[in-house]
Amino acid sequence: ATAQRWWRDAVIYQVYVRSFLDSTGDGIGDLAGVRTGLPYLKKLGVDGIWLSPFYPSPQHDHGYDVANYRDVDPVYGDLAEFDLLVADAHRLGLKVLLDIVPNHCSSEHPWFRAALEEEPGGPSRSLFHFADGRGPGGELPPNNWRAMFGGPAWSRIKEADGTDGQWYLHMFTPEQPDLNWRNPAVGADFEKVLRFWLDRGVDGFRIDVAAGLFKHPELPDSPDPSADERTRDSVNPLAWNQPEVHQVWRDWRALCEEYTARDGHDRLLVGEVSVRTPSEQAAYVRPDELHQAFFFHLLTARWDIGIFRKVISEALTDIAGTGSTVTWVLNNHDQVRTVTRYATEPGDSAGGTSRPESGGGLGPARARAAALLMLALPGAAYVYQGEELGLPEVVDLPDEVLTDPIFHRTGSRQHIRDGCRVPLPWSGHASPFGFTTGTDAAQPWLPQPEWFAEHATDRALADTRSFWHLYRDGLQLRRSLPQLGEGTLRWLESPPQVLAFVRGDGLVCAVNFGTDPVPAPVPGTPLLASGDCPEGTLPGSTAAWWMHAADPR
Ligand code: TEU
Repeated sequence: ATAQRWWRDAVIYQVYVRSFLDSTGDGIGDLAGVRTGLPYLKKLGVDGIWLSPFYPSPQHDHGYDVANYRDVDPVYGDLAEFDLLVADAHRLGLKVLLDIVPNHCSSEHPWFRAALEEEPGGPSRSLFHFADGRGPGGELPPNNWRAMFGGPAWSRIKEADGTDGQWYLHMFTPEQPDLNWRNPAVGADFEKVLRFWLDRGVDGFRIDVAAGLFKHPELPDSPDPSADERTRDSVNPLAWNQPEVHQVWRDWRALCEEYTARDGHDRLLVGEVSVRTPSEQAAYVRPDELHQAFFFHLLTARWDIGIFRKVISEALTDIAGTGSTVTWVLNNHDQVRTVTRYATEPGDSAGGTSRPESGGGLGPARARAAALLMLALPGAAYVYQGEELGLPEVVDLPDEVLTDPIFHRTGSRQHIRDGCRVPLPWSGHASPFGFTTGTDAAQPWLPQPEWFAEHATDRALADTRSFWHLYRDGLQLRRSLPQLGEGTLRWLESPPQVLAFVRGDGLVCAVNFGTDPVPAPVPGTPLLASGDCPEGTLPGSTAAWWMHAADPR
């Protein structure tokens, strides 16, 4: 892609700031730590970073509850440190994306605090969804909607005089009241927020819950109120994906274009658009709306060739009409990591362990193959911190240390997200593995298992067979080969367990989803393979890339 349209085939590294690198010894990662890690990311070969929310926040949902959109939480640093981080990143040629959370704010945000002080109907109340309850004393919530993290989507407040009062809407935790985007003051303030960060040099935004923001104007009962909780997917048709949200993305895109017009450099809007179908999602990705939206169907796919082939085909078909590119994701801070996800297929011998055998095991082999597949697909890709180390999910964190509101609100360990957020291992043989430094350093905010040693960055860098080298080599080839990145994909005929395609004029990628070896689709030594790949053979749970001058069938 050209410099202006850098995002079309960019590979962005998701930094979960809290767990990346701690420079102050409090056991919590911070912006100065991210700055220290930039050369590591440059060496890995990514094009930029997305920073998870670092704004002032009571941390009920690790920063997705923002109390002030125009500052840095002291636990993570300050604005001066942020400016240094942006300057260093840009000096290294790395883009910087921020995570913006427009669907809801924190209950500690000054707007919400003011709303609590007011009478019903007051101006700050209209920045949120306040409503009278149902039933004789208003003791029942205004409708039957459920919150994504469990329980009703409404909480009741005490009015200033101490009496039971109105209810307010929160699609996530009660500490995350939903903003009322029908009130123009909300959009006007977010425009200021975007300008504040764009003026500080950021290259774009990852937009949290981008299919949210607007609710059905009458807030009627949902026909299937518990659907969201059951599926962990935004499906209540009255609470998500309302047509009015598109005007917000048109306004935000116009604002980005204003900055691009000044210096010729594109600013990126990438949406977390959780909708049911790829075609619903494609409606958000337009020349006058979002540049991109995460394609989540690989993130949730089982290791199943039929599913992979179907969702990849659908993604490519649906993006074709938009003029944009697909944004592939295998891991993020909300999902079980690939190494573990792929190891726990029903019937697999590797199932259920939190510690796949080092070097062996289906989980790591498949996760490596999936990485080569993703990096060979047309479009942009996101790599979640630790993915390049082959970190497994930490599935056995004791209940007492879990911080995810999903656990505390549902009482169930299903869907909890702490296990993919454990602080990164950098070096050494024992916790904190170089994550936090100093003699009096506090313990990392989530405990790191002993076996994190095997995945520490120093070991990964020293071992050419590591995940790290696979990602680094794949990223290097993406930069040097014109066939990769944007461009065409054509499926090749292949045995039933093999997904094979050709990119551009002769880069062949094949993935063997089965466990038995198959003949390689093209002769010769692969350019890159996710595992041992003797010439002429593609072993099970392995992916490889070949250059092939003659047109393969
Ligand atoms: O997630 C949005 C969302 O819909 C989540 O419920 C998601 O489906 C779930 O976490 C998957 O298990 C975003 C952020 O990525 C998440 O970390 C935040 O907690 C959430 O928004 C609220 O801001």
